[in-house]
Amino acid sequence: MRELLQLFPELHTWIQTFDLEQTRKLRQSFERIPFQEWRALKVLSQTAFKKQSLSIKRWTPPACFMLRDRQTQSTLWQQAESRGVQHLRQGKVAALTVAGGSGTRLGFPGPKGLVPITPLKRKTLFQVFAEKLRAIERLHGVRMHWFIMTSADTHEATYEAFQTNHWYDAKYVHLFRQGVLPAFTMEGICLLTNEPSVNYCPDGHGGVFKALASTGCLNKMLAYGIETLSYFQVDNPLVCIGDCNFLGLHLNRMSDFSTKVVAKTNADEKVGVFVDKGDALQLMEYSEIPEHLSVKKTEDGQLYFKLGNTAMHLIQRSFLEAMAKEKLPIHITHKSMQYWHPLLQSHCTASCQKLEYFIFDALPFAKNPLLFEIDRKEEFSPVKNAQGQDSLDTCMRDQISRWHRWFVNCGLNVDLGDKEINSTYRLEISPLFADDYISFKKMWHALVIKPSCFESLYLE
Ligand code: UD2
Repeated sequence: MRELLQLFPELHTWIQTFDLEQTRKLRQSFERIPFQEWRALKVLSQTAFKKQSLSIKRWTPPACFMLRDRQTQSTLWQQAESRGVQHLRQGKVAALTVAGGSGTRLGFPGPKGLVPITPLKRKTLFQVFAEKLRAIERLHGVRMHWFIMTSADTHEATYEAFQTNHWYDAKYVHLFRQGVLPAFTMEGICLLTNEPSVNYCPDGHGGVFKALASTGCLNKMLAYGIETLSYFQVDNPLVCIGDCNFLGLHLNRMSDFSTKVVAKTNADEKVGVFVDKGDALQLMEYSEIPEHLSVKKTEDGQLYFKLGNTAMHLIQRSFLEAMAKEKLPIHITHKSMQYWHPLLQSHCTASCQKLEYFIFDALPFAKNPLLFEIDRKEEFSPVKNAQGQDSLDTCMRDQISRWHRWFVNCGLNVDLGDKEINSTYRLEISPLFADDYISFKKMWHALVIKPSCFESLYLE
């Protein structure tokens, strides 16, 4: 305790107000993290937050398999797909979802995976992902293991929901908890709870490496023969989990870590951007890229750093194992948090320093990373905010537009007349019927009795 008192002098005053049991509890809670690490965290919490100073000459836009390459390199494209199908059918692929974040920005009480996200059936995000996995199992005759990272904030409610819903008929679900990091006031004082104990928070999606190792999930993956993880965030219901073209290109390149990118819609879009730092590919988070770089344009008026992070990756299990032994940088985000003030004997809410690891900080360690551009309309519409961009409304609209487009591309006359595509015009296609246009076209033409009315149509 003496060393802690040196590091956190405020503890002196606080423990005057604690009895022996409370002091013991507090000391025990500090001991979850080795003292050496506390020293580093303390220094970090007092280091003013600096945006990365970058000299543009050291950074270039990285190479990427662009959307147009699907036509210009069609032979490679087809060959990659068959290689991806083979890998998938050999049971070497599993899903990995990060679902430890709370849905505070969304204003939804509970884990984001439990948000009702589909327009007609109001399926939760977890149910949509489970149906995607069942569709892959049926199409490829394979079992799909699904690893889901939860946090102390989301584990109980997530487990409860899966139990109550019979695991959404997904047969191989593995929930595992991520680690924690402390949080600090802006002055570097460690936040407490009124237990009293250290106010630990989830350690960011970059905590996935250590969590997979410490919970035995990496050993399970090895035992099941899983070599590649299809990683995605819990907030994007358009994700294509079993993308065989992406998988084949990833395998062709013998990549440790490949990632799907979208052309940013504008300089302010809240997605990290990929930069090539000469010897390594790196992702700069939207909150950390200097303003003059996020708006920088090329001669033809495009954003210099235009490839946005969708957080959909293919990661080799061997790389996950290697990264579990690495030390990732800790990022500080400023967030309004509630904490216990021992002297005021009450809860306070203030902007605090939340510490997180980010998964994409593993990129510089990855061999042959591949960037793969996707069509945002088909694969990317995350739900993050209560309204505006990346909201429930935009996600609902984008799901309906995607399905509506499939009917139009099939030559069906689904003229909306004066109707806008929004949550009033509803239709819904379950991934169990089709989860991309090609499978939709096949399934639609195979239908003996084809519905003539599309509004409020549900296909499964
Ligand atoms: C993330 C990316 C951003 C872009 C965007 C795409 C970061 C920091 N930024 O923005 O570059 O790719 O997504 O939609 O990743 N999570 C955990 N445990 C944690 C914290 C988060 O599981 O401790 C999960 C969370 O459930 C969510 C995902 O990570 O599924 C991203 O959450 P976020 O809020 O940290 O990042 P976001 O969405 O602002």
